[in-house]
Amino acid sequence: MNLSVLRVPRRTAAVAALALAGLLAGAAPAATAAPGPAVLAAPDIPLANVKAHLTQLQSIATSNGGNRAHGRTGYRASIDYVKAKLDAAGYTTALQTFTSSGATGYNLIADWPGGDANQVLMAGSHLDSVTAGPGINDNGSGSAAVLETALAVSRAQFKPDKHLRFAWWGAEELGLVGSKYYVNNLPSAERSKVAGYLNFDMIGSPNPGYFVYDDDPTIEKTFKDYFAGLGIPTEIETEGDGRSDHAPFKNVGIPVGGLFSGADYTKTAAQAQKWGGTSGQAFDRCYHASCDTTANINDTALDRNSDAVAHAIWTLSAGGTTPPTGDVYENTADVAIPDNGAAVTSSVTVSGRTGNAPAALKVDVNIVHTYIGDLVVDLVAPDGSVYNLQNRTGGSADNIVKTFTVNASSEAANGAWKLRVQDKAAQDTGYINSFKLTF
Ligand code: DTR
Ligand code: CA
Ligand code: ZN
Ligand code: ZN
Repeated sequence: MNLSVLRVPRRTAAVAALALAGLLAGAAPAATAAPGPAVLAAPDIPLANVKAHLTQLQSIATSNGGNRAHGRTGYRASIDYVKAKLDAAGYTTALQTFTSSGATGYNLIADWPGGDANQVLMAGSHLDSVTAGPGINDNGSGSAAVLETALAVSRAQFKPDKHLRFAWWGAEELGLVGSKYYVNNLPSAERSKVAGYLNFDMIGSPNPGYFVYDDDPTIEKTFKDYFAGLGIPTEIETEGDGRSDHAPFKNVGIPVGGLFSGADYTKTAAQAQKWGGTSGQAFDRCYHASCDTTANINDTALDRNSDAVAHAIWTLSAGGTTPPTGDVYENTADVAIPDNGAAVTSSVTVSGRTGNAPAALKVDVNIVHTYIGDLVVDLVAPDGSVYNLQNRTGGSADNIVKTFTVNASSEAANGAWKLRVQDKAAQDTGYINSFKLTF
């Protein structure tokens, strides 16, 4: 819908913006969604979906001798489960076989079509367990989070600059055998295309810590900033060097990073102070034990880390050599709109662009509401300029799901853009479902 939008003079808008800031200062944090990440907003990864994968892996172990170890039927059944999900979601999958300890091992490699083939962002996790148990935290947790992130990429039909490749490794517990085999057999010309490898091995520990690998600084910062934005302190993962599947990639000079929630080391009092949980107790008392079942997971840690996986994929896959087609900046966090109350906002942060916004800036608005005639809907540019999109029209109709086109050519592109919504009449209410800008 093409609108010749009303543009409020900046001074007035600046005053309004300050007033809004004052209002929001006292408002509940939920009154405004946090500014979107530097480039694109990753979707929330539903914890329920991640746990559903863990339930499947648990039942696979239960019906295959109690484990999902290399060379056992439970491992191949785990591979088949993950592969089927990815095939159905449009991935190009391949099974890479190798032999270890006299048994056939399998790596599952899944490529998401598109992106710059010369800049491949990889994320992986080992799918095998030890023979002692089902390996739900070690490493069903990492495998399920990576799988659900890959499925979220498909649901979003995400088109990142870089090419995305996901991997599930075999025989990690025998000494990083599967990931070593993959790297050793990757031609050097292909290795040089791998821009980075993200590793997720144990990210749902029952007495969790929040550890970030201290390898590539950009990857490390991406994770640390993500958790900082949630107010969650992190620590550098120091004991992990060489202890998981990022090591073969690091050894050939590929930038690596990852997350870890702790294994058999003991949580200190200081760590319990900042993260909760039990000091003097291992992060995972069931490490490499038969009790590493679906009961051996901390949901909060699994949820936060799964969302961090998606954030890293969305963030680090930007900035390739090929220009993105239609730069999209989206915030899908729900923001409640108080009935007949203060304005609320959803923000996206645009960065890395040059010059001004386009004369035909696409603004996708998705507001769930039972009486849209109550609503005033504005686009607020980074400098505070206000572009009114809808002003108390629509009467008793439900929901505003519209694409507005705004002439934002006088606005600098970079900065925090806000969708501002105010309900100005009693009864009926709703929430901002999503806000998207396409440059
Ligand atoms: N190698 C993992 C567990 C593990 C132990 N310490 C770290 C540090 C960082 C990543 C993983 C780990 C395993 O037993 O599968
Ligand atoms: Ca989540
Ligand atoms: Zn292990
Ligand atoms: Zn592991």
